[in-house]
Amino acid sequence: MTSFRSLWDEIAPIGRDPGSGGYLRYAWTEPERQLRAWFHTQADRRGMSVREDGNGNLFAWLGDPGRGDPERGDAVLTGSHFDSVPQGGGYDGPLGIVSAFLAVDELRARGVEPRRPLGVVAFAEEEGARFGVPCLGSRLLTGALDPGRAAALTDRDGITLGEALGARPAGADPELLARIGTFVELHVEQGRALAELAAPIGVASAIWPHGRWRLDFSGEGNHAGTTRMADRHDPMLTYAYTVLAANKEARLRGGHATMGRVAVEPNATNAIPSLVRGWLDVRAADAATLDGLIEAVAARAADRAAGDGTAVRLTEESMSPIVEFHGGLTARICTRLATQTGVRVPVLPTGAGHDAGVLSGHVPTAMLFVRNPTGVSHSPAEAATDADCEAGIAALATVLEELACR
Ligand code: HGY
Ligand code: MN
Ligand code: MN
Repeated sequence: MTSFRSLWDEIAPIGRDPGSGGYLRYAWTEPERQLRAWFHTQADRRGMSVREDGNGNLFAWLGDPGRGDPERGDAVLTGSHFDSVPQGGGYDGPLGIVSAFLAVDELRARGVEPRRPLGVVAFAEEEGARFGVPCLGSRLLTGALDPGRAAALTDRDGITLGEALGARPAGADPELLARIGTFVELHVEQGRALAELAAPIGVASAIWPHGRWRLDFSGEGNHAGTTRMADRHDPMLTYAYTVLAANKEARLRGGHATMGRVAVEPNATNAIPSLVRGWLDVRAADAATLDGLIEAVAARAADRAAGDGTAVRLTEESMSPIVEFHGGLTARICTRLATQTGVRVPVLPTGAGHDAGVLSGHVPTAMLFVRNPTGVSHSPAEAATDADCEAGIAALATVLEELACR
């Protein structure tokens, strides 16, 4: 049977920055096209039929999800995403897809045949790193994102999603969703909870609500040398103040606020900016805290703008409500894993968004986490040991055996 390391080494070089070790795997770019080709090869090797859903999502099926009573959706789906944030780690996303194919192999090695359709999925543009909307593929599939809005989204080079995809996205596919009975996503943990618990595997309980806003700070572009300080309306000041205010307000509320992306016009050393565009990522354990945090940041930014003689405009780019994973499915998975391994599996929430969060509004959904000794993610420092990844594959195979083979 193919080992984790040998399959992992097939994709590890794809989209990797040799200088930093980080990954540059953006949706519908060359590295991701190579990963999609790899997906087809893996499916072919396993006798799985591949389908695209017109939204950029790839599905490999053992058995036909179209078979059987559409009212009794019983197909079992697992998988994750290929795309990365700029300079992201290699495990965030691909680990769930590699593990899914190897779990199919493990089921065969155990001599168990699925009694229901079993699928592996690669969702498109989960990070939103190219077109700005996270979980874009799963949002389109579930109808959470309008295909027209999606088609018009542009990347930093002005290319639209419609041009990248080569067509207007197909949008919601309620018939396919109706045939899926459960979805399970395996993902590298993006924190150190499992490391601190000395546990190689965990199960997700919830995903924090979170959202992304674009803040446009506009002021008066002018000459850096001839404009007196008292006469300036410099949006960079308002922006800088807002970054500090967001950090402060998050700390006060126990939430998370990040302003990691900025664009400046004209972005010249000797010119006072006319426009500073900053993106705010806000997360909190509950909706009330999240709402309070974004309101506080908006108020602080507006106050400062009044003093600077600048203006600030907030635009919500995406919003993800709290996700409580399916209690019965999660309990069933924990019980099965404990029986199989003799060890109780920790159940933990996460502040990271996932396609599983989007699917969970439509299909009973669960997540498995694999220990990350550094706890770091969205960075080349993201890590997982081969032993823990093998444990993840065994756990996923046990879950799939429970859901699809009994
Ligand atoms: O941003 C997130 O939470 C996820 O990694 N897309
Ligand atoms: Mn991510
Ligand atoms: Mn991810």
